[in-house]
Amino acid sequence: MDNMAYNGIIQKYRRFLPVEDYAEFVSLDEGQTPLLKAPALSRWISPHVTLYLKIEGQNPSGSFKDRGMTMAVSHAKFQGHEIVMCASTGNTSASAAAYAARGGMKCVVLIPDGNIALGKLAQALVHGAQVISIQGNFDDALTIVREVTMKYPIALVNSVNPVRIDGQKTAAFEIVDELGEAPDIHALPVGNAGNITAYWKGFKEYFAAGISTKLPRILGFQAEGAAPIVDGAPIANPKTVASAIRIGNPASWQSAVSARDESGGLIAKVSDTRIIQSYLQAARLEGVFAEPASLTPIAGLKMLAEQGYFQQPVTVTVTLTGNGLKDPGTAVEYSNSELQSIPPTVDAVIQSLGY
Ligand code: AN7
Repeated sequence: MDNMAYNGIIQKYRRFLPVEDYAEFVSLDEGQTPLLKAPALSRWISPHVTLYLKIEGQNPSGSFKDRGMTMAVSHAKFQGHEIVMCASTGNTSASAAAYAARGGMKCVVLIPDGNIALGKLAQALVHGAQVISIQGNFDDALTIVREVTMKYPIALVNSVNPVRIDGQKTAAFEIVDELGEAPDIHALPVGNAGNITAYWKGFKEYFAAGISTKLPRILGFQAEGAAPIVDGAPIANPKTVASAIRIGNPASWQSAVSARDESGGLIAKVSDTRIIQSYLQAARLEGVFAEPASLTPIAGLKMLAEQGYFQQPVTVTVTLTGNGLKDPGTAVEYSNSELQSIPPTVDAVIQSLGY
């Protein structure tokens, strides 16, 4: 086994996944992402926090969705489907489009009109998916996709498909494998709430198998204008700069609440201002460029630290869910760096350096 080439999360974690009968997998060698120690960001948050970043933006399509998508598309193929379909704020569609291409299948994606990051739209288009922009938000799109896939022979690959959750739980396995133990706290953004459900499932399964001796507290963070779980009611018009988590009625709401309560954690909301601040801090203090939604938990940890939440030394792992390159518009808009245009001379450059 040791000298076998890496072939993605299904091959690696097969004994924890419902895949016994699959003749073939559709994989792009997803998983095995870095767990990067982040000392400067730790210091910025709290002297009690030792922070590790699970860089899920290094998956094949640039987000954590690939772990679930290798499962969902393999499963769809195993069931004889030729078409997969999803609603998406962008990353699910990018991933579905890539895995459908890899599997020789057709992919249809419904996206909220004019509201997904440019890189993600580019991905779905370049992989040959049929991209349908609906005049509504993510929640409207998911409602439609659920109905269409119920009536027609099309596989639904949103995280309401339980095999998606099974694939995504492998990120929790990798964290425990690398640390040799579960962290004290795991923090992540919450949108449709599939990933928080998946991590909690993964940590519990490893604990049950005796691979870890403890369970982490799960801390989930939503954006202030899209925080239905924190506010306790669906939101008709969710708003946040973090377009990936602009979701007003999460499909996995109940299991997110269970993850929070069973783990002794919390789900809180943070402002867009804090999200952008953390986005720039990660990029500038650690050299890590993740998309805005990914920094919601960093903003949340900083906010909790200010409220005195951390009183003891703790190991904290954070999922950075998607790659910063997916959303160049937000990067340019908020980076506070002026592009100077100067004559092409040494003197002009020296002058702009302030010598
Ligand atoms: C970067 O792509 O829902 O709570 O349609 O892209 O599991 O939904 C994306 C979600 C966090 C939230 N970070 O995860 C979609 C979609 C990024 C994301 C989330 C998403 P869930």
